[in-house]
Amino acid sequence: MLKRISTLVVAGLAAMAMAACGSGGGGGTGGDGGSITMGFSQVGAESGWRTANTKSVQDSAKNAGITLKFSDAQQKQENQIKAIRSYIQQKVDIIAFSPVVESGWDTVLKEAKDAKIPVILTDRAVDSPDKSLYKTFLGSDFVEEGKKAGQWLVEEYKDATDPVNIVELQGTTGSAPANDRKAGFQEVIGADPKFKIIASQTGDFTRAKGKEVMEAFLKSNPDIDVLYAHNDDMGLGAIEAIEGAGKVPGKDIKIITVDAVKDGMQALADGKINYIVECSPLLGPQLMDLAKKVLNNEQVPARVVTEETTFTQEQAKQVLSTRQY
Ligand code: GYE
Repeated sequence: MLKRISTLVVAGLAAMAMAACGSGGGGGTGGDGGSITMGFSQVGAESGWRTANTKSVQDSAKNAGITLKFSDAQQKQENQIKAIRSYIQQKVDIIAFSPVVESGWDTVLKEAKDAKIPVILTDRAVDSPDKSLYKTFLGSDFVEEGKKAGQWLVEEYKDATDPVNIVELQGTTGSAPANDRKAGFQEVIGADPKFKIIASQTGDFTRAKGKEVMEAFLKSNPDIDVLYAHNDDMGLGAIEAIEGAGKVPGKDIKIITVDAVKDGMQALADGKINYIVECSPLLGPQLMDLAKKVLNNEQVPARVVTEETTFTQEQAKQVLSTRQY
């Protein structure tokens, strides 16, 4: 009898909790997944990483029973701001987005806050000092990624006494991964003056731009030892430029990239890239989980960092066949 009563009490409390969570989101739906609508503003389709990230978000929304409104901003901040404003107008329950650049979000985030629609940042950060404008930020530690790239280089050239001439292909100007991957790398290699960044320019995270900028680097710098590319795609474009200039990628010019998408891992296994720092695009499941918690008024950490590793050429050969993206 006692057991039956306590079961009823528990059931009653659960029902109350379910009813209470109706006040969580702007559209007034619960956090049980069934009736949540998420507006998601994606950066674009600039890289293999982004394609895998989009698929992860779309698949996991489906699996979590969340209705996803998705828009691709074609790497333009103005398009993202428009998309966020339209999600506010449509009264979605929650907004998630991957900010193309770090600055300039305060106004639109304030509009979402005033409309009582919670926002989750995924993948990239904003530089706003007002942390109340978003609930949490899910994504990689890009400074750490830059440091890992630098650490490999320091180890690789530990016995070298001559200067090491480095060219750098930066990601999208003003984006968190470009800023942080540069800073982390610089911090590590800066301790030894033999490492010299002789040219550094944006390749906008695309293969085409990576190739174009590398061609220019090769023309004006006859003596390049190392290429550090902020993502695989720019590195892959640069490989075409290096081969076009009659040099051997991975040997004449050592190459470090970030991401570890399949094409990058293939080039690493083939000896054309020397080292890849992993950056996981599979953020979807954690994003949906966080969205449900936020709408349930549960406490979520202010920062959720993705777990990542690094790959040498040997390691790439071992994992290539099982790589998901
Ligand atoms: O490394 C790059 C993509 O923001 C982590 O964006 C992401 C970066 C990724 O275009 O390939």
